[in-house]
Amino acid sequence: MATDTKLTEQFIELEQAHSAHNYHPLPVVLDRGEGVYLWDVEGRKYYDFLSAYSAVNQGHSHPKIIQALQDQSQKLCLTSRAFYNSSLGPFATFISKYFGFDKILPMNSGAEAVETAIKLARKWGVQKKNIPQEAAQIVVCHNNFHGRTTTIISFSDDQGAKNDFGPYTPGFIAIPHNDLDALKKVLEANKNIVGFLMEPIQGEAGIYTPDENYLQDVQALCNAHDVLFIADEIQTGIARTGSLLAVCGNCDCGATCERQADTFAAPDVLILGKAISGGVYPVSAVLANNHVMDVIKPGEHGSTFGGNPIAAAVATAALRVVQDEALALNARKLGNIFRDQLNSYIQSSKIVTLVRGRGLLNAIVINDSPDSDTAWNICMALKENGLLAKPTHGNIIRFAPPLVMTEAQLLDCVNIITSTLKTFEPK
Ligand code: IF1
Repeated sequence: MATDTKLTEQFIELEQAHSAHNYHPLPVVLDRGEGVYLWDVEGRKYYDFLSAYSAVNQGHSHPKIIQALQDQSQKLCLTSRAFYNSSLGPFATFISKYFGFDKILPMNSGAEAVETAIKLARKWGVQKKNIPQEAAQIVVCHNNFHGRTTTIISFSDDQGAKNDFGPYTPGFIAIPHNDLDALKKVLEANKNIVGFLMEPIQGEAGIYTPDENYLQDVQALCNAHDVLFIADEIQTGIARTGSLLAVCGNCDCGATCERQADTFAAPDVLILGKAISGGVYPVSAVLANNHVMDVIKPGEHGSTFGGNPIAAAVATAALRVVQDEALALNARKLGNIFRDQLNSYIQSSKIVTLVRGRGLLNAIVINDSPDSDTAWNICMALKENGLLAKPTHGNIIRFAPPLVMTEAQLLDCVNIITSTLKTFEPK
């Protein structure tokens, strides 16, 4: 066994020596994944309760997604957008219909898609609302997380993500999440606002779900002020929260739907990433209708890899899996069980104060100061007990397993989590 842990140490040392120290991972070195499971270099098996920050909703190495990757990579990988390719047209048609929009603008990472949406909203403001050059404002929420580019961190409240990276990009106004009055006030006070960019459920902030009708009301307010409602569903989308999108609420589509503006909140601009490829390949997307998307003309925006044939094939397969395996319904069902089980544990717990979330995007709040390392220590103990999760913002632990989990597996995980928490209860 002693030589076994050496392997872990060796890989960690290599990363420490030659990869920038921009992360502080749990000390586990993963080597293989399948479905809801991961294995480390020593052959130890774990339940994945992070899903690569909700990218692996379809489970690790889903055979249908891997098959699509293999087939397409043997045929054609990359052409750039200097030429047409036989994958992008069919994919664009498929994904636009899938989410009920006219068009997609394909990118690679989530941050790139957020940047794309910001550029789109600004250009739309100038061209359709006659906003003066460089005067466009975008409303965002406090405690947002939208990525790591210089523009995106400019409107972040997270000092760690922001400090020393200035100068910052102007043009953003922050209001509290889930505060309709604040949105109303800012829209009434400022005529240069082009969009409201927000996460329907705030992820990195600690899984904050909004009030029942908040998203529909946001949509109505944005419509009334001719401002684009821009939903970042990079983390909440693709069945994670128990519906295809968090803006859909508890619809019964099972996975896919034509958006119906009268039943769901319908953003003008939808930003997707992470799980649209099942975590197999970096694929992101901005979706909008023609009156918005058509303001971007040739040469005004792009990406070498955006919309490449592998991305198109992989994302198509990954979205089909969501539909075929009814992952939204499974996430909703298992999420309800998970919160019920955790709530009944919490009744007699002193170390956990609450569990919150929707579908299989949940968090527990640890009863200790945000600066304490209790949440980290609990995650270390969970790892020892065969379950991988990561603390967020000090005393919160996020729980987001792949959506292909079965009820029996979930109950097994609940057992690991509660029996681990028990060892942290004050005596
Ligand atoms: C990191 C968190 C998750 C996102 C939303 C855009 C992006 C993300 C709502 C950017 C990315 C990731 C990135 C990862 C940590 C992570 C994260 F903890 F920071 F909040 F998921 F929970 N919009 N979230 O959540 O997408 O460019 O990374 O593809 O940056 O360390 P990306």
